[in-house]
Amino acid sequence: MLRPILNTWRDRRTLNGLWRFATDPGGAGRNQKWWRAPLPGRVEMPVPASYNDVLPDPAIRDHVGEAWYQTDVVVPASWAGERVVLRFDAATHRAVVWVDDEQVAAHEGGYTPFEADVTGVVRPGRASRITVVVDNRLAWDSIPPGYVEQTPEGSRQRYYHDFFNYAGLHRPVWLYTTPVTHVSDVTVGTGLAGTTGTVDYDVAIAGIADGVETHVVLRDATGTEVARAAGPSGTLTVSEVHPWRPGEGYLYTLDVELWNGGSRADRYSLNVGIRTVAVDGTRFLINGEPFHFTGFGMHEDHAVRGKGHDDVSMVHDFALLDWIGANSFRTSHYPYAEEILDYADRKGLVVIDETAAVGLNLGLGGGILQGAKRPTFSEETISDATRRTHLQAIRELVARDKNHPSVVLWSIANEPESHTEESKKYFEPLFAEARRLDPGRPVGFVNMMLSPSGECLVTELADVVMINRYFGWYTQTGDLAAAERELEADLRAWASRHRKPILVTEYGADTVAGLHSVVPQPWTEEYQAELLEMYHRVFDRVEAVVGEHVWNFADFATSAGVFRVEGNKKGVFTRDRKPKAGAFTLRRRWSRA
Ligand code: BDP
Repeated sequence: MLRPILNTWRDRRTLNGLWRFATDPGGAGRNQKWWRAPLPGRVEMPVPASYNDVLPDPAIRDHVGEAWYQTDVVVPASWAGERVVLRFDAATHRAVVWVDDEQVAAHEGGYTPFEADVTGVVRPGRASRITVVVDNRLAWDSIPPGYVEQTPEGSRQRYYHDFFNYAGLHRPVWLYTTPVTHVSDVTVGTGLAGTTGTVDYDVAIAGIADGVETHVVLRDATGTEVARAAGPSGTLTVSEVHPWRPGEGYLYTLDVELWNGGSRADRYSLNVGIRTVAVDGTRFLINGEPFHFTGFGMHEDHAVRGKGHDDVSMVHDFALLDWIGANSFRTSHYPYAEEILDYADRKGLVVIDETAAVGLNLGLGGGILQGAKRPTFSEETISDATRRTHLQAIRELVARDKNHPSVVLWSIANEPESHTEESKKYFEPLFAEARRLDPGRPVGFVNMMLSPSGECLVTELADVVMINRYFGWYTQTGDLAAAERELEADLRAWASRHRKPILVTEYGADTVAGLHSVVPQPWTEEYQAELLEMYHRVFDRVEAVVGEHVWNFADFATSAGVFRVEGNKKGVFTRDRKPKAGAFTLRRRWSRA
């Protein structure tokens, strides 16, 4: 799915700003057709942002159900004759959209974009009312899953993942144009052989008129043409190629042009990084060279705006990644804003791109289901319906992110149940679909500690081993010597059983900034630093370990719980990005080279 761009043939404007807003706890809006008139009340809400923390109102913060957004927009008169599209980069977790009185879109999934062709609905030169209802409820068949409990005090959302259920219009909303006959998709795949690069391309065209021709031109970073071809698909060859590589996000531009009757009808320009990714035994290769991942599992999470995208924070966070010597991150636990992937492409940062399939593990949450442990996979819990949503989430992730050179690995789930036959059956078709959609990248999932190498049945489906480990925190708490022994035994067992690259995708300890101790005391800055050093000693002893991603880059918001002190404190930066002692430990290790 192509992002809106601006050029001679295409126009765009964001609808970011303040929208009218109303929560709808009783669900009255649908019956009363709230899209037909200005929303009730006088609340305004910024877009993009999560709505939860903007106003100091528990009824909004903990709202469960639908919330309405509305704005008015004048479609430029100059857009007459163009195809007009309304696009939401994210609406969490599902949404229905109306333009004036007409429903134009409905979408499930909170972290991937959707759009509607509204050419027949808007009137250039006139105002249109855009109304969106977003629903933050998580159910057994949503990704991520959850369930709503009815209590005497009202609905309460329960879920099995460890971050706050922020909701709303988290990313920009766009109104944009394309010509009627237009490039509707572009797919690239790149190769390297010595000093020669190749770019396989495939162009999809919509609204097709007879006799439309496709021309593609590849330009280097100075704008100089390096290859060209005609036809909707083919291969471009680049001699003396300048590859995209970790730390150096060199990008070519692929200009895709449609020609009609001797003149240009559309142009779409795509950034292309020429690089290869492969798994070879226990090595993870980028451009044929072994790559060792250093970095973090992160979150889109900030004070006040929650998961709302913001370029200031993005640039600052990337600068901190650079300062600390990180070469990569995982989009734990959902697809991040496309702005972030574009920036990673340009900065040469390596990305593990994850779906929002987190919390598919009921073995962890028995207590909250009135003491009765329910099976993870069953008709009543994670079922075929969940798998259908999960498949769609994988399709939308690949469709959105397939062309990003920064993305080197798909993570199709975080810490699901993985030791049962049911889990294997659940995951087989998901791996198959990810591979079918993108034969060019390895596919994995993230294993959790309670499912060690001898018991996990899902890792054998994956190209790499990705594991989250908390020795010294959730187990052997405060005993780093015992934790070191357990960690080494665990990693060696994975290495000998699987002969695949091992990425430790989470390790860390909750740390309250400012808490200190001369002896190893959990929650202190010194303990976090010592725990990280202990993990690093072990990683350096086990050859198959090719990745170290600390949990987490920064402290982040979670639901309330006795294990959480105003959120999860495993960040090596605080939520407002102040370094804890562990940040300097990492910087010393990762900036060595
Ligand atoms: C892992 C999860 C992550 C949690 C982390 C923790 O993957 O989402 O935040 O543990 O407990 O199980 O801090």
